[in-house]
Amino acid sequence: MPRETRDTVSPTVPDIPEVLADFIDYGHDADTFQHDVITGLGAARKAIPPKYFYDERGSRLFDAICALPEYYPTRTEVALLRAHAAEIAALLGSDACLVEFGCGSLTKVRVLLDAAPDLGGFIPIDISREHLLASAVSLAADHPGVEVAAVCADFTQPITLPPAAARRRRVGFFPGSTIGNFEPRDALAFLRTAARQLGTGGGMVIGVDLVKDAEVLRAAYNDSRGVTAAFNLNLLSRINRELSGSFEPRHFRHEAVWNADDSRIEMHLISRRAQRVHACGRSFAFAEAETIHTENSYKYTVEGFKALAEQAGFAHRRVWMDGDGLFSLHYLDVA
Ligand code: AVJ
Repeated sequence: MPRETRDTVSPTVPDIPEVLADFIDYGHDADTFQHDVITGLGAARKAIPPKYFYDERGSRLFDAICALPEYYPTRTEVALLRAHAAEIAALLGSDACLVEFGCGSLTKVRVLLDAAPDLGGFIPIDISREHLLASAVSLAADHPGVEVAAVCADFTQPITLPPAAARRRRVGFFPGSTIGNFEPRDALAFLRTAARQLGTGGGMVIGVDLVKDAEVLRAAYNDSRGVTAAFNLNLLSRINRELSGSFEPRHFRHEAVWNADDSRIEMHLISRRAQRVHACGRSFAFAEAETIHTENSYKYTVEGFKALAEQAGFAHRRVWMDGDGLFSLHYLDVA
């Protein structure tokens, strides 16, 4: 780039859209997919982390899951956010900065923003760059009074929050029971890091899916239209597209089971036959019925989650639940 023009561009991203106060790209997604696939398929018990479900097609399939009759979490949580938005807004107070971890299409936070006109800032953090940028721009345009600064990063990695957050009381927003994707000890570590980053006097609004009847759980992850199966199998198509894979998705099948001992739904892709598959320039052998473990979705009791949050350095302030006890929304204070 010619010297004369250099000082006119931002040090982070050359083209920050005007409605955004900041756009910081940590570049966390470069090469990690390839690395995690090589490691995951090479292991004795094959596994690929669930964060790789969300390419463009995967994100669309996830949105479709959220609208399924069997998938109760999304509609239940949105109803809780709507019903208690005014009380949550009061807890946020005036000129707070909301920090959303792994934000997707930002539909849930809009419920809070619409009810909290005093909010000062909003920082969405997400690994999916284009999706994040488009969602953040559209939200910023709809809320000109809120300072919106997007951060493209893996939210489990340490990052420095932009100035929009540094000057304000910070409240985390972590909806959707994404916390359930962590092993319990990683959930604790994540909450500890978040508490430190949000700082004393800060808070956290977090959605947590609850332990319930096994049949209700099983149905939510084995929907009758096969959308969850397509979502799970899309991981193989993504490997084909991005890592020169040779997977035949029809030679695998989706399985989701409730593991009561570990209080989690497990998703697997099960090989229908003995086969050899290529990806990343390597070869991987599958025995018949061998599985790739693609997701854990831990379910908590209210008491269990409360204990976890307290262990991580939060004081548990408030819990809201639907009448059937399907899903919980919590407000935590950084102790
Ligand atoms: C986004 C992790 C909360 O575990 O319910 C939905 C993902 N997987 N159906 C969940 C998911 C299959 C979802 N989380």
